[in-house]
Amino acid sequence: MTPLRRVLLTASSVWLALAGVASSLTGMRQQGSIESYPRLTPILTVKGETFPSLINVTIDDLSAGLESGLFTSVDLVKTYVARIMEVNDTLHAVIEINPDALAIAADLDAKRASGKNLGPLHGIPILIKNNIATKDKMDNTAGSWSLLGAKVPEDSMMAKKLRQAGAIILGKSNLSQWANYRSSNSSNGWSAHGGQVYGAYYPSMDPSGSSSGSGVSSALGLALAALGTETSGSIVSPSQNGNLVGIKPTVGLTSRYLVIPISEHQDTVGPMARTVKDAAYILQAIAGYDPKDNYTKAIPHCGKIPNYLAALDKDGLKGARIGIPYNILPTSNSTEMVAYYNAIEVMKAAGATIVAANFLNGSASTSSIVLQADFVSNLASYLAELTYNPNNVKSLADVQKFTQSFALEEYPNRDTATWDSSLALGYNNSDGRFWAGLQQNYYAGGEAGLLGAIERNQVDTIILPTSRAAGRAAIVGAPIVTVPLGFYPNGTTVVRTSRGLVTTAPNFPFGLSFLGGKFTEATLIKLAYAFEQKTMVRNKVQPFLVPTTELGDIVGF
Ligand SMILES: *[C@@H]1O[C@H](CO)[C@@H](O)[C@H](O)[C@H]1NC(C)=O
Ligand SMILES: *[C@@H]1O[C@H](CO)[C@@H](O)[C@H](O)[C@H]1NC(C)=O
Ligand SMILES: *[C@@H]1O[C@H](CO)[C@@H](O)[C@H](O)[C@H]1NC(C)=O
Ligand SMILES: *[C@@H]1O[C@H](CO)[C@@H](O)[C@H](O)[C@H]1NC(C)=O
Ligand SMILES: *[C@@H]1O[C@H](CO)[C@@H](O)[C@H](O)[C@H]1NC(C)=O
Ligand SMILES: *[C@@H]1O[C@H](CO)[C@@H](O)[C@H](O)[C@H]1NC(C)=O
Ligand SMILES: *[C@@H]1O[C@H](CO)[C@@H](O)[C@H](O)[C@H]1NC(C)=O
Ligand SMILES: *[C@@H]1O[C@H](CO)[C@@H](O)[C@H](O)[C@H]1NC(C)=O
Ligand SMILES: CC(=O)N[C@H]1CO[C@H](CO)[C@@H](O)[C@@H]1O
Repeated sequence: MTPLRRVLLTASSVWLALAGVASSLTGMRQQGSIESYPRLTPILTVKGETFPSLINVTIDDLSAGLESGLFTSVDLVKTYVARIMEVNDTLHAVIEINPDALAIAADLDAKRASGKNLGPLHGIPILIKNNIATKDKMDNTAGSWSLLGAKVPEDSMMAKKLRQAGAIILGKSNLSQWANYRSSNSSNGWSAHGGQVYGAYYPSMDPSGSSSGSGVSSALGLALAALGTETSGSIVSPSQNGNLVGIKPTVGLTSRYLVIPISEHQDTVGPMARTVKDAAYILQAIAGYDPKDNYTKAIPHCGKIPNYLAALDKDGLKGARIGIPYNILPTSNSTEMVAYYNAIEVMKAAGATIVAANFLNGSASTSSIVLQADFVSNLASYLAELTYNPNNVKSLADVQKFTQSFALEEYPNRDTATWDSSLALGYNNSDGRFWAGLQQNYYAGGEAGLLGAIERNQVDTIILPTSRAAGRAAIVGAPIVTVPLGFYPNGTTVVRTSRGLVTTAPNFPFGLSFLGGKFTEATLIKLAYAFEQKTMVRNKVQPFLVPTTELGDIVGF
């Protein structure tokens, strides 16, 4: 079989398989079963050479293969692009592929060949969420038609740092439009420009959001990993749905310069990867001071970033103090809570001390004013940075007007209620009334909440089911690391939203979150890594749909 035919055959059988999936979806849904999906056999061995499988490959595996010459970064880009195309029609996870990716890969291959290695991410393809700007041929739209064609003055600091570390920015991942800050009745993973993202673990799965495409891409190996952004839950929640490790860094650890904002007080950028170690590699590359985002001035030790890789210790739970906020846990014994209590036992057995770390106020009172007023200010500031603004949107009011009158934005089927209330506030974050809201958040997340519970009980972390973690950390800009914890068993009742997304079903993964004080990522990484190594939950559940193109289909042909 000629190489070309092999690739085409693989691709066409994939399309056929996908067509089969699509046509039998209705039947599948009724059965609530994932067992009868077609699985093709990937080509992993060619002429005696064994290639790592891209569904679970790690940065170390890829680096080893690149170093030994088993494959090149050009091969990697070709393979990942083929995988993206395999699931393009079904999952809509990637909104745009970087037209320069092959050239960048070739350049990095040449550098490697000449003995120049930029570090662990050298030549590794990574996707970034479509609200993180690049000054290249790609758009940065947050999924909105209003920003299609807009130009930025330079790369975002995140893009710059990835490139400096040698990573290949493979493309932009789809997202909940405006990072889920537009509508009261849209859906997770939907954007006007990118369409509806679906999750990888069940047909029509809600991918969660707003870093929806980043989660699906990392879960299915459409790139080694992806960057997401979080204001409240947008990294950890799609990471849990993708059976992933997500790191939501402390606000200020990673620069938000030229990232389409919601809130300067809560936004942060972080990695979504399949292992704690890979997430740590990526965090190491993107963390750091940026004069263009002065929140990064808060990084302790004069901006010196800890060695996150050195924090990885499989015995890291030994002697750790783990806080359990019993008074905010649900009383039910759901699948998720049973797994949570089992996790506590795993940690005890690994030598951790379990400590009650109750919150003063079980019902966190938080202020919506902070996001509303920040968005008015911060969006205007972002738009003011644009060097080309094709629809001349300068303010939230302009964007609202555009969205409500541009048919593809699906208004009013998907409303703009979030913006309507932001604008109805009548002021932005320079107003005194804003500070009252901010102080309320700081109290609810500080003394009365997460930071107070950590402080009073002298714990290294507080653990929560990921579905309950985000808001507690968001309001004080504190970090979270989520790792796979479990998944819903056969027989689970399938729950669907009014827009048809499945929110609970058999095979749905869920996560465990390690929450910490500000800038304690190294500690959280250590504990999460030790837990991951003891449990390896990720390997216990598989996506329903897996792209089949592997390096073996591409290399040498
Ligand atoms: C990756 O998946 C392959 C095939 O299922 C398996 O043989 C291998 O052990 C997995 N590797 C890791 C690191 O989980
Ligand atoms: C993905 O599929 C759509 C059709 O559904 C197509 O228009 C688009 O070009 C595909 N994406 C890429 C990157 O080719
Ligand atoms: C931080 O940066 C913003 C925008 O770049 C600026 O408006 C603000 O004054 C700066 N604050 C401080 C304390 O430097
Ligand atoms: C949850 O399970 C525990 C024992 O595993 C039991 O003592 C408790 O009553 C159960 N709670 C509920 C609400 O079912
Ligand atoms: C706890 O939160 C509730 C609900 O937001 C609020 O009404 C109450 O005042 C708070 N209590 C304390 C002690 O902060
Ligand atoms: C915030 O509101 C103040 C007072 O109305 C105004 O002067 C300022 O330009 C606004 N800033 C932004 C970024 O909208
Ligand atoms: C969403 O909300 C808007 C405004 O209330 C309404 O017109 C529209 O019908 C809603 N869409 C759906 C699908 O319910
Ligand atoms: C779910 O059911 C299928 C049969 O329909 C069985 O093969 C599979 O092992 C079950 N999975 C679990 C986790 O029980
Ligand atoms: C790269 C890619 O797959 N982009 C697709 C995202 O989804 C929309 C449809 O919802 C397609 O139009 C894009 O081509």
